[in-house]
Amino acid sequence: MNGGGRHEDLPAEAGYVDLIRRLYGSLARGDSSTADLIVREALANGLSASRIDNSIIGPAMERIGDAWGEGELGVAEEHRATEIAFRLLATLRSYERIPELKRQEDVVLATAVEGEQHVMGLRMAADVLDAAGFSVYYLGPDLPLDALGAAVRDFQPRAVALTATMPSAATVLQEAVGMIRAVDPGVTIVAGGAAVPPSIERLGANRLDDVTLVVERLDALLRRPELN
Ligand code: B12
Repeated sequence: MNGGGRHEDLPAEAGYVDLIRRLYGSLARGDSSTADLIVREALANGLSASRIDNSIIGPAMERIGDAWGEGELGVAEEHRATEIAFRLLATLRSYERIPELKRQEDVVLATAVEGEQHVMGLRMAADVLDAAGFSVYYLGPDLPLDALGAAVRDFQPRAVALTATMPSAATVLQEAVGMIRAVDPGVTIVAGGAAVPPSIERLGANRLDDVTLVVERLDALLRRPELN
């Protein structure tokens, strides 16, 4: 898989705009074949999986949400688009180089806070970390607070990656960070998603929204725990 493609550093916004527009159109129509071809085209153009996640699939899904909010798409069409987008993430995974050695000691728990069903951003972050060799335990949407505490105790991760996208999840996120810290004061916490408030950093969690940077940032945090 192309980790640092030739075109990666170019200011490619114009190219992204076209890819986003076309991907949005295919997702809205439920045209999974075209969606797949667009992702393959982006890969062939030298974009990395995380760049495609962050700059093409994410924005296309945002437009799906806008179209749903404006009544242009129904709930069923939104669900169909979401399912296709998750399949695109799986396609990207199949192009990813599988690390020869997993970093067994670097266990990362990836989960959405209680009540949070939106997990595409978290899935992207988990995939990117997994491809970089982290041992990712992906726990998915809506993990109850108690179960989160139990998972931190039982799996003893070095890091926990959280997502919170709904405004209502902001308070729950603070409780989740408190629960994790109570079980393991030293574990590294990163949190992404639209509902993560800047104030979360005061609780000792690291705000991070760009999946293209998640490996680099987490590696730095694990190397230098005082950054936590
Ligand atoms: C798909 C979708 C759903 C699906 C989710 C399915 C799933 N398995 O994920 C379903 C149908 C379940 C759903 C439900 C609801 N949804 Co909805 N949904 C969406 C939609 C269209 C796309 C979300 C998405 O996947 N985006 C793509 C991802 C990749 O983007 P992202 O989450 O922002 O993640 C990026 C970054 O934030 C970052 N990131 C995120 N998490 C993490 C974590 C880490 C560790 C890192 C490093 C990075 C990171 O990485 C990503 C890449 O850039 C959005 C529209 C939108 N604007 O996003 C609405 C949207 C989020 N939903 C909305 C609403 C209102 C709801 C419901 C309340 C609807 C209802 N009445 O039931 C429920 C609430 C469910 C709940 N309790 O969580 C609103 C939220 C408005 C608001 N801010 O209050 C939106 C914005 C739609 C809209 N325009 O109104 N939804």
